[in-house]
Amino acid sequence: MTDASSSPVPPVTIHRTAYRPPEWRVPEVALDFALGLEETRVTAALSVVRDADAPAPLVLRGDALTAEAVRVDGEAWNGWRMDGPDLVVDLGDRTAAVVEVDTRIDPAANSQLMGLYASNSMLCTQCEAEGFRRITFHPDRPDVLSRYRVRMEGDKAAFPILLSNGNCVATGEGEGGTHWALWEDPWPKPSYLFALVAGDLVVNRDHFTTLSGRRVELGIWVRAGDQDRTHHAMASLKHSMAWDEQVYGREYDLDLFNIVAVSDFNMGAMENKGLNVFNTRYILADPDTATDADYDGVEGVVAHEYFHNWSGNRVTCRDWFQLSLKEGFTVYRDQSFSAAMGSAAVKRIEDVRVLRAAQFPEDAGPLAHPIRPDSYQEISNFYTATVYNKGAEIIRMMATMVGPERFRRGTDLYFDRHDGEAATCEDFVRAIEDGAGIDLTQFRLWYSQAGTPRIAARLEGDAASGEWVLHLAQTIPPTPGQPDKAPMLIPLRIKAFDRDGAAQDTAEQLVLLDHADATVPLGRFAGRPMLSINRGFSAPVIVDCARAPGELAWLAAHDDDPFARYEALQQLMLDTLVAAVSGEAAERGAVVDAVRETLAGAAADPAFVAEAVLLPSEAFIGDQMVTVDPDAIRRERLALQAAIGEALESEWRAILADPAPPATDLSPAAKGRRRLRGVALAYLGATARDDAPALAFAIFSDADGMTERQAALATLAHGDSDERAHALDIFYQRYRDNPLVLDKWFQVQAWSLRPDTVDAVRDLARHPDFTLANPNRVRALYGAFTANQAAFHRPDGAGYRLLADLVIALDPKNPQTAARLIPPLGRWKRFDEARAALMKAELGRILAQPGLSRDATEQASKSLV
Ligand code: 0A1
Ligand code: ZN
Repeated sequence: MTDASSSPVPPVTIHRTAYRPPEWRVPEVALDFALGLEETRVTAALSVVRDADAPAPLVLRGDALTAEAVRVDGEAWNGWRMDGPDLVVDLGDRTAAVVEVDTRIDPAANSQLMGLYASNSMLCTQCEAEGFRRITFHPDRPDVLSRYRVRMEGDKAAFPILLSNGNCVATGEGEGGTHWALWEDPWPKPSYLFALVAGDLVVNRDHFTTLSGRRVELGIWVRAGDQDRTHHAMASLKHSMAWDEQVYGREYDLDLFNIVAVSDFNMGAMENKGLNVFNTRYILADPDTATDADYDGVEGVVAHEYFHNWSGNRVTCRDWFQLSLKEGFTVYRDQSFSAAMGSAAVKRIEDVRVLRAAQFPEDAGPLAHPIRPDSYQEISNFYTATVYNKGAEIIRMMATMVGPERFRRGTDLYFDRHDGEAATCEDFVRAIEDGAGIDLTQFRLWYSQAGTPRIAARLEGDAASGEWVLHLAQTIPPTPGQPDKAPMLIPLRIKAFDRDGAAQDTAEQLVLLDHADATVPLGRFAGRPMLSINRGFSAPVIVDCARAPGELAWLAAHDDDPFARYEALQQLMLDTLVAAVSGEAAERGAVVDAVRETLAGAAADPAFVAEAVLLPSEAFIGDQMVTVDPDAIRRERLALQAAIGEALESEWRAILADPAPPATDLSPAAKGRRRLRGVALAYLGATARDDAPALAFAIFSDADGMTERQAALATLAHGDSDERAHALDIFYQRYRDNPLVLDKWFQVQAWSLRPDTVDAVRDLARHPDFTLANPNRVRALYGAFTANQAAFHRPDGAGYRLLADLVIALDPKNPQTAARLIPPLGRWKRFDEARAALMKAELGRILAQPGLSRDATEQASKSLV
């Protein structure tokens, strides 16, 4: 099913500095929907008020819409014309009017999943960033805020539930088996926060009483049969509501908060006012079908969307260049929340791992952009790890520099000053400056300069006095359009330890590196101190610091910052692997000893230990090299994994001999033990031990929940045992009717370290259960595949071809999801010439497709430069 309705528009570059305030405001919007899956009729009445001094045409943006009739103040109106996809209404010298437009849309044919679309015979909307213009003509820019009144009418049997933003103020029966509902949202909002849902849904209801005593009705709406899988989402929602009151002083502001879960969704979820729409993946969870990581995903995304009610909805963005204003801040808020709900150290490790896996490569490649971009062709391409995750790190650095109380004064001032407004990143920074009392002049460079800063750190001691200093030098690599960079303000938490045990004597310092170079006094030490730097990952930078294996092992064992302990062991592993990949004799003893020592603490903190003893990913090892050698990385990483597996075999077996906690036990301790069991199984699976497949199969069969089952399946999937085929078959037969679990079946096969994974993925793309219509299924197979470095980069280019074929097939149906899969092809500069040529050829083949979307055109053309 191809969405041929929107014709390709030649790429136009939008510039941040071209912002102009709107000429017309739209204080009120009244929408009337006659709902149908194949035909929905929409009448929009916009009350418009001119802000410009002189007469100006009213430009209403459209995307694949036809205006069937236009009325002004109730009268038929001829003073309008189409300007490309947009409707331009000439209102003469009027300063206010009610402009009504009738449109007609076909939700069932909307395979882009933007605007109003059908999913499993339910109707739902996605309007961020520019989807509202696919429903009706409208300025559709976030600085135009309106009060919405929404009436919808539809067949009662097909659409028994009718939801929109705000409160339901009236309902009634219509003719011919129809019914209707009228919703009003008292809070002015931009069009991207509009939502409507109509379908046959069931609800899990609960309530929350706010700090000031107001009762809020909560509802999570899903398809019949899924209610029992919504309890974790509901608990997460209530925890989020309480946390935002306690930590940010923010209460919920409507009597109703609804969440709807949808199977076909381009992203994770959407924060529409009072009516969040979620990808089912971030709502549905029970122990049989969801892993502990899935549970954490639900908690984090429910919190994220809820927190947007203040950071995004009450204070929204002036224009889409300010996206990180709401996203960076909200990610920082959801990260802090999850840290408070579980282990803060483990959460920080996970967040940094995501940053390094997704954002650092972006910052180092052709699509690098500042967290506040300067230009775009298609805004959907800028929902990136840079805007979200690096954006969160920028907020975190401000919080680190001023401390929690002053940061809170800053955010209070921000919310007070800008409540009800469409604000800018600059407004946020100024509120932190004024509220927290700090000068952020130089810090603002984080908003405008792209690229990951590199810090060279070098210790120097004076033999006579025993005084040691740390020399720091920062460089920020050139990025597209930004050849030269100014030094940034980089907050680094640093501590130096005396190897002989006087560790407690020195205090941690927060060094504000604000020049290209600096020298930091560390104090007096008997010998070269152990340097702990960028503790807690206080800045999103790469630190280059020569530390001997013995020093890293010491820090891995003794540092009092858990993140730094993790980091030291990772660095030791990385150094070992990079040396081995470069052909140096493999010296694995220090890593094995450090892993053994870390494992000794497993009983006290299994979740932390499980994270710490994991080997760095193949991609991250590649990021350390000038030219990535995927095959050597695969070989050496597997060899190290096997060596650790064998050397510590009795430790791994002991971990696995201790029975798994019941899957229904979701306490941090139980999750941590399961995590460690998964890691133990992976290490044993990497050895040549004959009983490893049988052991994994036994865990797979005996598992009472998805965490253990998936971990065992993933381990088996790397090999070629009979147990592998058997387990995959059992899993498929058991879960073939559960789309979210079937995604895992596709995913574990695409992750497989077997040499034939490219062929397996090609076959899986032809499996009857594979479909381009569902973004989760596409990402399960192809997202996992592109993360599988040696498979995707198979020397003959078969992996690149497979991905390009997918992009070409998907683009006409769902350009947004297709375009998001292109970046892995853009990393060609990091690979050998042969691979680079093959990657560029595939980018060229994508670009040569007639009618290629604006989304894919922007990503592919920028990736070629
Ligand atoms: N604002 C959402 C992300 C989002 C953006 C675009 C979408 O369109 C398909 C959907 C969701 C968030 O940050 O969660
Ligand atoms: Zn968000």
